[in-house]
Amino acid sequence: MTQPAAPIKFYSMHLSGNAHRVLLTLRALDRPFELIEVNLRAKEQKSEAFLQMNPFGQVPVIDDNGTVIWDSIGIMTYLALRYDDGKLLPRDPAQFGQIMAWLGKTSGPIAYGMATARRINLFNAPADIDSAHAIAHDFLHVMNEHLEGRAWLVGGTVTLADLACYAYVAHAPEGGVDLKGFGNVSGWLAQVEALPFFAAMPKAKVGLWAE
Ligand SMILES: N[C@@H](CCC(=O)N[C@@H](CS)C(=O)NCC(=O)O)C(=O)O
Repeated sequence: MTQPAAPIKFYSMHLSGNAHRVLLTLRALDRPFELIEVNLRAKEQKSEAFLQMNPFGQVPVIDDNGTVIWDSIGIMTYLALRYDDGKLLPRDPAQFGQIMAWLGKTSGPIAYGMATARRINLFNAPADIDSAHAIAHDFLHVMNEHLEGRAWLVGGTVTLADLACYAYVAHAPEGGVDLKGFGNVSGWLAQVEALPFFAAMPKAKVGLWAE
């Protein structure tokens, strides 16, 4: 089993769903890592030192003994190819392609739908909530249909597709998106949460979770 030469440095922010999918991947692979919380409010991600690692000035980033990778999807793919035995990212061409398709959704409707609605409520992001809700609902309808009769997004076991899509779907209520009508999606979320390596992203009391 390949082991990192030293604990993998993982630059993260505890409320970032992009970082959370990397956290789940590191935990699924059971490799040692050192979590470094980046203070986004203090703009640490725009410091000269951080920009040397990620010129886009964003978390997540990993440094695996000098190999620096930024962007959650780049990181997950790197980690799976380097440390996984082919379960999280099967090398079967059809399954590989299907997983890539779901990973792509994290930069599309997941980012512009659920994640944007959440950023509006959580961080006062300047964006249109109605448009974010419409994108989120369209995505959830398709995902719910896809999960009919399926436990996982691709194949018969958990893959990077599930780990990548989880956080922003689970936390959609923070953006005011109700998951109640999407029973298959809720069942799939519960499956991910039951995984032995699962760790939750902290819940924020905003949107539908406001008290
Ligand atoms: N596509 C990137 C998005 C990364 C991203 O948006 N990171 C946010 C936190 S969720 C960030 O660092 N924001 C601070 C900034 O842009 O200054 C990924 O998947 O890693």
